[in-house]
Amino acid sequence: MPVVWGVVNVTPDSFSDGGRFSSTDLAIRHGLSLVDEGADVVDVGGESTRPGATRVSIDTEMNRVLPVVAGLVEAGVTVSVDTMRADVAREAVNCGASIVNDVSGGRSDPKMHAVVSDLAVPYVLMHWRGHSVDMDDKAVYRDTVREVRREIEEQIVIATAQGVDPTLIIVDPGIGFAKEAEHNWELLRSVDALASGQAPILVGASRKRFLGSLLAGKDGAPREVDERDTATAALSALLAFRGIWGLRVHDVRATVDAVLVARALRFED
Ligand code: PMM
Repeated sequence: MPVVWGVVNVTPDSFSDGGRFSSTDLAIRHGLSLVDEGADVVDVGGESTRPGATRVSIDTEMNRVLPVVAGLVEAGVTVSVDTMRADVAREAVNCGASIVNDVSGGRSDPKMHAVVSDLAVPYVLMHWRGHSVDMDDKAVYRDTVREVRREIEEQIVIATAQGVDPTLIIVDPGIGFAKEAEHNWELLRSVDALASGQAPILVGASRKRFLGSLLAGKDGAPREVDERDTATAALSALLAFRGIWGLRVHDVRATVDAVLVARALRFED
């Protein structure tokens, strides 16, 4: 059954009370609580990738992420670093992170593939068309599944040509990244088709906009972000039932419960 990744976003809107120490401390405590709830991996990121978000400096990102990675690793947690920057990936792995999660699939930082090749750790290669500031303009597809699959395959060819071990690549369709709601649903319906059954597939649909629109009220207003966890868990159950490799979520407990339900239904031990 799927591995469950818990999300720790060390960004001011997630952990806003006070200075850096308290942010670090809160983020570590949050990561540990996700592990208590059953997370297999804690994914630590210091840069918001919400639609429209602008980039933070590399120093800011390092200061946010590295102490949290180190603190969680010290507590025995398996940590993934969610970054588009090769230098942050390298430093995080030096602090004990054991997975690199690059939402740009190596398209943002030209050094990323060489560094990942050198680090020889599992690497999440996500489908991505451009930075958050204008990614919504790039949500144009004629055949969503075919195009996303082709663009992922092209990126895998580039990564492996630069030394990344193909057996360490985890593919991610990039739900919500340069995708409208219908694109996300098309990809989720055909998610198994994205990696020809060769690479593990990770899905990060948790609390995203397309769930907000699905759950919109009678007035048409999208459901608030923190009220999308039930729908996220329902999706987790269905994807687990269909054999997805991994689920990246905020509400770990709900997804672990969902995965257990899917497992029971499949009569798996
Ligand atoms: N989504 C976000 C951030 N990192 N990483 C992977 N591999 N897949 C995703 O879908 C993904 C990600 C943005 O969501 P958040 O702001 O809720 O963390």
